[in-house]
Amino acid sequence: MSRYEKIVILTGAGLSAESGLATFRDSGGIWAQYDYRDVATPEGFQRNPNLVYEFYNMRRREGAKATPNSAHKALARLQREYSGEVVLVTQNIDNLLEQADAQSLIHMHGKMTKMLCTNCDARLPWTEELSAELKCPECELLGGMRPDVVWFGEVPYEMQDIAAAVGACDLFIAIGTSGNVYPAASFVAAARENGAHTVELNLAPSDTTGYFAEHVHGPATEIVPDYVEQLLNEPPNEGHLSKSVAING
Ligand code: BJW
Repeated sequence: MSRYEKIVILTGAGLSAESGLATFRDSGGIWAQYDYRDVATPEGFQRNPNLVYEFYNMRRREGAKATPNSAHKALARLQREYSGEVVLVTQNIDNLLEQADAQSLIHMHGKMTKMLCTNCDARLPWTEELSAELKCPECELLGGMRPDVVWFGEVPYEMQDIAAAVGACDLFIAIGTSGNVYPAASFVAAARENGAHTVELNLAPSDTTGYFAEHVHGPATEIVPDYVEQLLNEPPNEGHLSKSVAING
């Protein structure tokens, strides 16, 4: 019998940083090079679709070169080996958790391997460079294809399932996310309100750090495998004390 019955793990860009994929808000991150209003809003796409196509074609090319790191692999292992339920929710649009063999995963901000037809709402595998010249394979209309990702002002995917899981978990862990973007940033408060133990695994304190009962700060490739090992070896019903640990400063 495991210590926790239901674990929800929310991941962000910091999980994939050591696989070579840029984060958004760290210095030198994606938002230092692009204005999010131009590339991550429906209005930006309407104004200049070519810039958005170029941005996501570039992100998809970089994603295709990346490989899972030890943190992705540790989370997949936890999902396979933990005797309680482990729900993985990612804000990342890369497929590194799938590549690490995660069994099930909610991509709340979509995927860089799928495209969406704005004419017929088909969600399709994205196999070639996106452009205004691409025809929808379903409705055959031209010019309506866009990346199947969630931009500011749009509702993230699978919110009902996520809310149910967060409301029912007894352990909530956030990994490599700044706590800057809602609704993901609100999950910790909801989990805590429901009595869950809450853990932040991040290089540095996030914007929502104050909501977490336990903090481990360091690179994901070090702290995530360690934390997973601890969970897998933890005797049942051994209480967690509130603590802060820093690795590498
Ligand atoms: C490491 C590390 C290492 C680095 N190891 N760690 C005012 C108040 C509240 C909300 C709003 C508001 N005004 C507008 C809103 C809503 C808005 C919002 O949140 N805005 C804020 C900016 C204020 N949100 C939305 O519009 C969302 N929709 C919505 O709210 O709909 C309404 C609704 C919701 C629910 C039910 C009903 C209705 C949609 C948000 C869509 C976000 N989209 C993006 C881009 C698309 C995907 C893509 O292109 O990839 O998603 S934005 C971008 O931010 C991306 C990410 O998924 C998301 C989160 O970023 P993340 O992952 O946290 O990355 P960073 O860079 O911020 O942080 C990295 C972290 O890693 C840092 O902490 C580092 O320390 C750490 N790190 N290296 C460990 N090696």
